[in-house]
Amino acid sequence: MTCSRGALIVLEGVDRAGKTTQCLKLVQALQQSGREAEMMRFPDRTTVIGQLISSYLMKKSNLEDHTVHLLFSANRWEMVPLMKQKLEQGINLVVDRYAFSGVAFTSAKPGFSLEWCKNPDVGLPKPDLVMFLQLNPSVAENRGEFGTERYETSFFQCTVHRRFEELMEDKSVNWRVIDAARSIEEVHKDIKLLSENIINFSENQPIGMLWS
Ligand code: T5A
Ligand code: NA
Repeated sequence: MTCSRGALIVLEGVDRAGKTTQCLKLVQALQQSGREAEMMRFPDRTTVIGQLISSYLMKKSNLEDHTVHLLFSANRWEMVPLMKQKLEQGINLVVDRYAFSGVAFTSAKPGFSLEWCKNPDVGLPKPDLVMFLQLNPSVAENRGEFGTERYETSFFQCTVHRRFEELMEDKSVNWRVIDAARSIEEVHKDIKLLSENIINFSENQPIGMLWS
């Protein structure tokens, strides 16, 4: 039996835009409509590399800025064989952050160009759809638990937001901007519709390579 591949769907946005909430709801909705769907998230804090990243984010350790950028990228590459396997099995992957967060966050630091930051992630499986949850960083910071981990300051988040806008100018990536200031259900409705469309569209297309 031949089976069509799953779609690679990514949710991006500044901290607290609602990505995890929406990924969970999307996976549930896709499964309820009879499709195979699984969630993945980056950083994946469960691996050895992921534990180094997690400790850095919780400010329990310090890492040099280039080093941590490369660790975030390595944390994606180490999951690539599994991602490809699942996509080829027809499982739709809903991914909470991807290379775009990697580039937006590091390039928000002084002395890092967008180009340098993109390089280690060139060639990753290319998402069929990237939904950017658009939320003003000043609204995001009033949502639960903002301000405990590294990077969770208004100034930094505003710079991150600008870097995402620069990344979205690249039309080789299928970006969709979602107004994330609405209710959880309203945001979900849009995300679900866009995802269903891309799942139908991608099933006979080969998996692409990001930024190459
Ligand atoms: N990072 C990440 C890098 O620097 N490089 C990289 O390569 C990668 C992949 C950790 C950090 O790592 C950086 C970016 C991050 O700073 P993380 O583990 O994904 O990344 O971060 P988390 O803290 O888990 O998640 P976020 O802060 O990004 O939050 P989410 O997932 O966007 O938001 P969510 O769904 O958890 O919701 C936050 C709160 O808002 C409420 C929720 O109930 C929750 O309380 N909420 C809403 N409230 C009102 N209206 C809505 N529509 C709402 N939706 C959610
Ligand atoms: Na999250």
